[in-house]
Amino acid sequence: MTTQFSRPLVGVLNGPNLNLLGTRQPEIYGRATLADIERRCGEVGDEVGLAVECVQSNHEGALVDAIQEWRTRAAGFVVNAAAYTHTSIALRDALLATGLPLVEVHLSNVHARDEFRHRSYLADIASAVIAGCGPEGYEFALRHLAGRLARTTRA
Ligand code: CA2
Repeated sequence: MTTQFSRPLVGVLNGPNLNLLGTRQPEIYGRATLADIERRCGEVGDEVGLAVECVQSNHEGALVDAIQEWRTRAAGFVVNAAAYTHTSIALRDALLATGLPLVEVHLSNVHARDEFRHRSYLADIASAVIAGCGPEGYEFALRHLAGRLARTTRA
């Protein structure tokens, strides 16, 4: 008899302009590309026993669609909503509707930047917020979620 254990799925969501990573503003966002970050997320997922799917969009509605599509399959989310972090009630509502844990990630330390970046529509519904660690922030977020999911799903 063979028994299959499926790994919990984490959706990694990246918002507008993050597709430009590695091409401009390296002093703020570093030199890693989005492909580098997504590749690393897959590697870390393998290491900690998570399946990882990544979506990036420049469109708010497409990000909402991605969250809804993940709703019945995912166990949690890593979210860098980029500028939508500071504006989007739609993303907040979509994430809340899943009832799943999320970690908010920012490459830069948003609290050391413009005042309008200090407000987040996601921070108070996140189980953790990571800002200013660069691409490593995604790794920290996945490790945090893996630990949390292991604790909550253990019999
Ligand atoms: O620090 C982060 O990760 C941010 O989520 C990035 C957003 C910004 O609006 C948030 O306040 C903080 C901006 C992403 C723009 O990404 C670019 C990457 C390369 C070149 C230009 C923009």
